[in-house]
Amino acid sequence: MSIDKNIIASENESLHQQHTKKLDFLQSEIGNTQAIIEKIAAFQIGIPSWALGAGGTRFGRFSFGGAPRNIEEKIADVGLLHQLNRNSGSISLHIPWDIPNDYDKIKALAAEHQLKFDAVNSNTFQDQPGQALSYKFGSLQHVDVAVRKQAIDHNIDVIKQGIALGSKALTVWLADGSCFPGQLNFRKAYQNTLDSLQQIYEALPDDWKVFIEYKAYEPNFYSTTVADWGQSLSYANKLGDKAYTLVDLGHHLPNANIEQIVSLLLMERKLGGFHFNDSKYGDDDLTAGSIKPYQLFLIFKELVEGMDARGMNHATDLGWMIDASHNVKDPLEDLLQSVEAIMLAYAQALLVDKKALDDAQQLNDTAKCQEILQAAFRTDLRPLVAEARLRSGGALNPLELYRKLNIRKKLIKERGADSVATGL
Ligand code: LRH
Ligand code: MN
Repeated sequence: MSIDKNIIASENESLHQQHTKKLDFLQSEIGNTQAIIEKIAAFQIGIPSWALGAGGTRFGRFSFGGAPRNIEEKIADVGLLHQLNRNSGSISLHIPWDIPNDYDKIKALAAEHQLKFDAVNSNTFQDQPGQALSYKFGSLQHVDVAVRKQAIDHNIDVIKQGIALGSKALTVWLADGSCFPGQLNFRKAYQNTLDSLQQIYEALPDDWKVFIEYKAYEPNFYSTTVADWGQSLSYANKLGDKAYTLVDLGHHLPNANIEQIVSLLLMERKLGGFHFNDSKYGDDDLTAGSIKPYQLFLIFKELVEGMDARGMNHATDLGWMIDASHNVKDPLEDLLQSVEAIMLAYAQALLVDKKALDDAQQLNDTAKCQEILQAAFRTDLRPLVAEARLRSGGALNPLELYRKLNIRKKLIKERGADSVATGL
């Protein structure tokens, strides 16, 4: 489903006076905002193909209705998000949940929706129907070389599918680990995983990257073979220049200082990208910025500082992706809110008075440092993010327009109240 451009334009017209008043006030407060608006407009986030339907837990899944039933409808839904906010310019596929049957047709459809294909994701954490060997006790770490070979071949196949789609990166998240002390030899598991990743690495085209996504626990509850940033960095360093770490915000132990981890991985030149979401306890995959918006801001403050220190292009040099699961919210509304929260955190980070902060840090003026940071965080930059959307042909208020147009109701009418999407 796509929205007639004129409908977006006339809706914006009705909101324009209010928007201009807010923007003028903000610009009178913080001065030149052109640079920030341009950077926001250029910043594109990858939408997960596995998070467009109702998510669930082992305790149940509650349908939303109108969920996309195939990859074509998933691309249309991401295209709709991108029409509304102009910051959702790519889709990240998960294989085999989303196997294209006709690559050229799928590429053409994505192009129609002005979408690119972001990193492709392999899946060796589930057994597929008819699969020869089980991943119950792991995949790349497995004690049986035949299971490792099956998992390596799958990853190489995913790379091939990504090449056909024009993707430039593979994300490898391994559920591998153990549930009980003594179940696994950590040294052998590490070595098997490294050997397996090296064979996958050799299949990467020269202009590709592989993202090693770490996670502290779940589905294994005693050890995970790629459990934290240090282990992911260890693999990435041994693999080579095309290997990087991937930071999923929900994959840390409670109270981990993720912004410091991000700062270090950037300095190590081994930060590849993100899976943005939020969480209060575990890998809750909640809306980005819904639980810890200050942490999201602090992460972007380290990103802006660390990327500028290396002259990196904010929009293109890292993999910006969302990874979420929707148990109670409409998936499309949840994703619109996540993109908004990410854009706001980025804009606030761009507003930080770096010189003043450096000076205050040099003087160990701790209170002043906090005042400078929180002055940016406490500045309501929503008019700036809205202005960037407006200039890119998007909606001033995407969520409001999504609701006003009763899009969920129309999707249910088109796809049925109990259509189910592949994914989490
Ligand atoms: C693991 C994870 C990983 C995906 C999966 C859908 O928790 O974050 O990124 O493969 O979710
Ligand atoms: Mn993830």
